[in-house]
Amino acid sequence: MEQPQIVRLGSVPSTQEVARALPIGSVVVADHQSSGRGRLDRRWEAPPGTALLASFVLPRHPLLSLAAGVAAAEACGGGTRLKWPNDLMLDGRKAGGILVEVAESKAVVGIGINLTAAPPGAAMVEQPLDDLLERLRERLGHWSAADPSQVLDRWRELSVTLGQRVRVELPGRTLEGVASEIDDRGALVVDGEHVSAGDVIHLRAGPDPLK
Ligand code: BT5
Repeated sequence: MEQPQIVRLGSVPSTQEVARALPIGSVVVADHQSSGRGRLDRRWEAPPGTALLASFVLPRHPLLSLAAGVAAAEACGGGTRLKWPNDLMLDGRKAGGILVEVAESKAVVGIGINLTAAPPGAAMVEQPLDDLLERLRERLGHWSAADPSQVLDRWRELSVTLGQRVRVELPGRTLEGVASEIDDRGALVVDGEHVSAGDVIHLRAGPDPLK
């Protein structure tokens, strides 16, 4: 059987493409990506040497996207929380993002975390790359094999989305309401509607009457 590999690279278009060809257990880490990707063909930008940019090849799991978020939030620690579905948030600002791509027999979990630089309005997790990478591998190993109900419980604890008033952009319309729960498939429940994919904007509550 093919052995898992740890691949460290300088600059690549995207660590996701390199990882896709490797067996489960492999990790690809790069200093820089020239075409780093977010979800929905968006871009992930990080100047060379300023971020953790890694793709992990894992077995498939029904809630892998949430499990990866939980693993990354625990690895970062220090008050890192999760915005649905799995943005890493520090003090209300995005410090990292996760992109899960599923192939037939495996999944590639791409994680980008700002370490020493961040775009305007974003946050960074000021930790040494190798320490964070090691914790991430350990936590991903744990959560990618965990029972879905445990993943959901931990996600709820780490969430900054539940209880918030949100706006969700859906194909052809916008939904506004309170994000009350995630269901057992990981969909966000907003005013009783189950949203399985989309972008969530946290809305502020009305003006504080005491101010
Ligand atoms: C994500 O997408 O947040 C998933 C990002 C995954 C990146 C990793 S890096 C290793 C692996 N290889 C890849 O090619 N990708 C993965 P999404 O939720 O769609 O968010 C993308 C949006 O985040 C962009 O449209 C920007 O608005 C914002 N963004 C881009 N770079 C950022 C950064 N460094 N920090 C914070 N926000 C950023």
